[in-house]
Amino acid sequence: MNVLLLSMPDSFEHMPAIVIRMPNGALTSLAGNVDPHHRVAVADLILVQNRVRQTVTELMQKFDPQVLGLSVMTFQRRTAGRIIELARSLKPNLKVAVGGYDPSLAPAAYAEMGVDYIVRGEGEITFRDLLRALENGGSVEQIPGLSYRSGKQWVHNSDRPVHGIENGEVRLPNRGARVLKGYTLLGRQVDVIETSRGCTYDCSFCSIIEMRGRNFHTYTFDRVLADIRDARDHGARTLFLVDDNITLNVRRFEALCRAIIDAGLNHLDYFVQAMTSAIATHGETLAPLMRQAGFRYVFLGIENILEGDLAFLRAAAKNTDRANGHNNGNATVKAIDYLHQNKMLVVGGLIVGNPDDTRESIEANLEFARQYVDWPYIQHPTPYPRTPMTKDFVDKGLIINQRLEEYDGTTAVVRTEHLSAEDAEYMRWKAERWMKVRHLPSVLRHDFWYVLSHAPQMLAHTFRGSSVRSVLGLEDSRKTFERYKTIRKQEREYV
Ligand code: B12
Ligand code: SF4
Repeated sequence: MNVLLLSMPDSFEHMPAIVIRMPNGALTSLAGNVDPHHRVAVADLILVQNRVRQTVTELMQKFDPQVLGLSVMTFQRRTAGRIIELARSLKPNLKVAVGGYDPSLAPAAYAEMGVDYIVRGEGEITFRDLLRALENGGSVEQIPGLSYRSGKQWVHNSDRPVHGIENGEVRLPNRGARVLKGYTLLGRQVDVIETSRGCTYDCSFCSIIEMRGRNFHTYTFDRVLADIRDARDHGARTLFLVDDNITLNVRRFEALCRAIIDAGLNHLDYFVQAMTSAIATHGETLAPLMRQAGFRYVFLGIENILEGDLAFLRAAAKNTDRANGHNNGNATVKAIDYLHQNKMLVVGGLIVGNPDDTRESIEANLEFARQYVDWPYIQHPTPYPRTPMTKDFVDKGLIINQRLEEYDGTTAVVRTEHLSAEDAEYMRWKAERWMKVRHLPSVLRHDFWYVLSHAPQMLAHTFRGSSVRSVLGLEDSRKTFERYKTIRKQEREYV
C-alpha cells in the first residue's frame, strides 16, 4: 500500500522555523515498523511552513496514498483538521489515521474530523496491524490501541500494553522514507533519536502518565548506537534525544555516554532533556562524561523556583538535591553549576503564570532565568487534555481561552488568581526577548558563518512587532506586544 505520513507545520515561539526545523521521530519509527513491502513517505511539514497547502497537494498527487497518517499535538489540532479536509477533497476514498498525544488523549475531538482510525498510545505495532488488516480486508476489531468508525459509531478497542522495547519489538526508524529536506538546528542538520521511553514521575502539567502510565523502558545500547550511526549517515550533525526522562537511571545514562565515546560518535552534538535532581546529585561523575560524549545543550525541567509553585506543578521531587542520601533542598543551582563547569549550556524550562502567581513571583522566576540560564524556555501552564493540571484549572475557573491553536505553551491561556493571562504573558515576552539576545555570542562562536548570516532574521523574529518608535523608546512596549500578538495570530494560519 502507499502510505503518506505527515507531521504538522505548527511551531511555537521557542522553536522559530527559520533556524530550528526538527524531524518528528514518531513517523520514521512507524515507517520502520510497517511490513517492508509498503511504500511509505514521511513529510515533516515544518520544512514547508509557508507552502503547506501546495506541498500536501503535490505529495498526494505524487504518492497517491491509500492511507494518510497524521501526528498531532493539541495546538496543531485545527491545522490537522484543515489538512484532512484538503486531502479528502483530493481523494475522497482515502483512509485517514491520526496518532500522537492529542488523538490519544482526546479521541472524541477527532470523531467529526473526517478521520477513520485513531491510534492511541504507542503506534508501531498498532499501525502495522492496521495496514495488514486494510490490505487483506481483515477485521480491525482485535487490534489493541485502535479506535475506528463503524457506521455512525466509534468503537474503542482495548488499550495496547506499552511496548517492551528492550527485546527488539520496535525496529529502527526508517529515515530513508523522508521526502522533504531542510532539517536544521542553527545551520547543522539535526535529527532525533530515542534511547528510552516513559517516566515514573507525575508532574501535573505533563501528558506522559495518561498517555502510557508510569513506567520506564530502555533500548539496548547496540540499538541506540545503530540509530545514531543511521542518523549520522543520513547527514545529521546534531542529535536531539527525545527520551521522556533519560535521567531516571543515571548509571545507565553514564554508561551510554561511555558507549558513545567508545564508539567514536562523540564528534556529534547532542541535546537532551534532564531533571535537575539527577544532575545535582550525580553531576560530579555524570557531567564530565556528558561533556566528553558531546552533549552541548541540556534542557533542564526547572519548572519554577518557588516552593509553592513547585507543589502545584507536582515537580518538587524531581527538583530536589539528594546527595549522600539527604534532602539538600532545591537542586537547580547546583545542577546548573555542574553543567556550566563542564562547558555545557543550559536551556532553562520554567513555567510561570500558575494559579497563585503574582507579579512578584513571576518576576522572581524571570530574574532567576536572567541570572542562571543560557537559553530561556519559559512557558505558561497549558491545560492539555487529561492532565491533572487541566482539572485544577477547570476547578478554579481560571481558563480564559478555549482556542486550542493557541495552546502552544508561550501563549497564556489561563489567568492567575491575581493577574490576567495577558499580563502574565506580557511579562514573560518582554523579559525573554532580551535573554535570547544575550545568547547570541555563544551560538556565534559555535556556528560563526551561519549565525552571522542569519542574525538579522533571528533578531527580526525575536523582536517582531517592534517599530522604529519602539526601538527609540518612544512607544509603550504594550503596543509592540499587541502587534506581536497580531503577527503571531497570522502565523498560525498554516493552511
Ligand atoms: C521530544 C519532545 C519535544 C521536542 C520535539 C522534537 C521533535 N521534533 O520531535 C521539542 C523539545 C522541540 C518539543 C517541543 C514542543 N513540545 Co514536545 N515533547 C517531546 C517529548 C518529550 C517526546 C516526544 C517524542 O518524540 N517521543 C518519541 C516518539 C517516538 O513518541 P511519540 O511522539 O509519542 O509517538 C508515538 C505515539 O504517540 C504514536 N504516534 C505519534 N504520531 C503518530 C501518527 C500516526 C499516524 C500514528 C499511527 C501513531 C502516531 O506512535 C509513536 C510511536 O510509538 C514529549 C513527551 C514528554 N514526556 O514530554 C513532549 C510533548 C509531545 N510536547 C508537547 C508540547 C506541548 C510541545 C510544545 C508545544 C511546547 C512545549 N510545551 O514544550 C513544543 C512544540 C514544538 C513545535 N512544533 O514547535 C506536549 C504535547 C501535549 C499535547 N497534548 O499536545 C508533550 C506531550 C509534553 C507535555 N507537555 O506533556 N517537544
Ligand atoms: S519528569 Fe518530565 S517526563 Fe516525567 S512526568 Fe515530569 S515533565 Fe513529564
